[in-house]
Amino acid sequence: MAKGRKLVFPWCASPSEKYADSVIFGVASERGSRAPRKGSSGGPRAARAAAEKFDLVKRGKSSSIMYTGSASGSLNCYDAGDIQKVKIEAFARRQVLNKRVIGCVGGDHSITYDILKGVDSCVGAWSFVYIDAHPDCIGSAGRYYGSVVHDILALKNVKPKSSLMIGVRAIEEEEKKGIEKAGIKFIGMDRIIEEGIVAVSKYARSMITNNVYVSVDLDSVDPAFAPGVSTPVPGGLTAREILYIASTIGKSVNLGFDVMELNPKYDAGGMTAHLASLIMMNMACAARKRRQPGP
Ligand SMILES: [Mn+2]
Repeated sequence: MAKGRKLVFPWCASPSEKYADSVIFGVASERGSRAPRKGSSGGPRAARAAAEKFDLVKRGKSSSIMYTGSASGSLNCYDAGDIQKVKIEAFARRQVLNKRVIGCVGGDHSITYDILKGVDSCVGAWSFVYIDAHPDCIGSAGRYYGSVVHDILALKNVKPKSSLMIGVRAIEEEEKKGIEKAGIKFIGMDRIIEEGIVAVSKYARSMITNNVYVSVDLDSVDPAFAPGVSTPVPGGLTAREILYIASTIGKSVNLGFDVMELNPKYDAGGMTAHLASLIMMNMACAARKRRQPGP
């Protein structure tokens, strides 16, 4: 990175927020984490650095970006840098009101609640897709990265019956009851193995028709592909499955998405950080834009 230049995702080609149809931001906080493995506050910086290292090709004085299959330079995203946790709710609200799709990289998963509080304040009915090894549905231990879905369910306009969980494989009894009571559709790893990722993505898209937000915890991915997380659980999605989900279920996204729990301290050569950037690029590319680009 050139000295003095801000580190941004190289695929965020829009020079300003004003004319962008999507706004990408980081939240370098792990205040909501209770994991013994610290380090997720380094996620946003690591994801941008990996994107620059792996997807920005320098040739002499010029440089070129390796885009995901269908993007090819057409992505109209602006990278707003990192936002403080206390300012997320207002930031998310402003972007959604301005019809921009939001994309966040964390940071611990509790950040998702702050984003969705902002979303909920200005959107009528909306549903979510929660992709995580854990359901984050604990209601008996305060507000933290393990209570995100429990907290989301208390928001005013969320529609749990058209919302889904994908990739869950470490679940507590309390959480099981919470999910069943709320009526959230549940796609565990067994179903993904039995039916395959194509059928599962199709089913997911048929369930979520209105306003959609997708939250990805990188621990949904198998630690073999994503070692850089705080709470790894074996038996997860492959890298290509999560990227497929991003570019298919991503087509239903019109509000925003996030990729959380990137922990560079446990990463292997930046592979999890790079995957985080690619998931975001695929989502940003696929998303249903609500705003016309340009002045
Ligand atoms: Mn989580």
